[in-house]
Amino acid sequence: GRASSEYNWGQYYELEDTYAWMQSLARQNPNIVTLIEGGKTYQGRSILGLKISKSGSEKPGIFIEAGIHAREWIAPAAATFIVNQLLTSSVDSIKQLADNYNWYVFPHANPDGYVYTHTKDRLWRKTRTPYGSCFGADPNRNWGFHWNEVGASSSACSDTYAGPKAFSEIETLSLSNYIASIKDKIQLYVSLHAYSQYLLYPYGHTKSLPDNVKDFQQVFNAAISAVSQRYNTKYTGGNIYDAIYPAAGASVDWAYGTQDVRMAFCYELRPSSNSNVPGFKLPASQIIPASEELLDSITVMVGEVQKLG
Ligand code: PAY
Ligand code: ZN
Repeated sequence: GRASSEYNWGQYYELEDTYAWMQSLARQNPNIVTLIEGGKTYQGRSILGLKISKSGSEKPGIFIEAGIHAREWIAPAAATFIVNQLLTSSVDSIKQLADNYNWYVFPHANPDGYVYTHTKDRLWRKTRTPYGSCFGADPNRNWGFHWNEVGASSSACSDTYAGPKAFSEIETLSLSNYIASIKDKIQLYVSLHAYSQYLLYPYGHTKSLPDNVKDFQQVFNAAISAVSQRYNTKYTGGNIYDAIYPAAGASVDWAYGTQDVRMAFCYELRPSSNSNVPGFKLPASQIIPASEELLDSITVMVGEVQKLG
């Protein structure tokens, strides 16, 4: 078996290692941690998530999805870092996060792709569904909200292939069904990606801004200020369409646009786009600082969303 007691944030792990660690967390904290199967993959793997829920069931929810793009290894690592902090931290602000919300965390939204980045191609992004002579749809162009309207490709060989139809990928279809089944009011949906140190909010499919863009901007400002406090890491961003590029079919747009989700954000984690570090190969020595500053930012974000009511 895999030594989940030695699991740490000084290295990147294979899917099996992280799943073993997640399973051991659920075994060791049966009253707090529940293992969830959020769906299946084309190759038959489980999309495993954790629900972290301390005493008292009626609570708002926070949803964290990571690893939808296979090569963005920092994202799953940061998601598991957050899980570990929620379960073990003695810092008051983090204990409150764990006490006051039900957390749903899916470190690997694209398990087949992640395995492929370990076995065949470190820079693979998409799912592994076969489409003619090419493989995979971009799971962050495949969600059923203004699907394939802009910033996505209809060519199966493209890295931003939207898929043959909305939710063609079993990964996005089954995870979206799971999200829709959650009974808690989701206050915050966070999608973790890399790289370029952006914080993004809807929409990607249009230049039009969400109705409550003032609220988004307020939370955004607080969150990028918080992310810089610890290590002076600079994030920028804004609405997806203007801040990065038009992109329809992203999970945050679907979550915000179709579900009862108060706010949805996407973090593009370290490194910055002008760093010497190759973007998707963030050194493992940066997992902890990148994750610490992310949790600082999410902590402030949650407080701001709560203030807005
Ligand atoms: O809605 O999250 C979004 C769109 C932005 C991301 C996307 O294309 O899905 C941005 C890219 C990503 O994380 O996949 C940025 C990276 C550097 C890339 O691969 O282009
Ligand atoms: Zn990505």
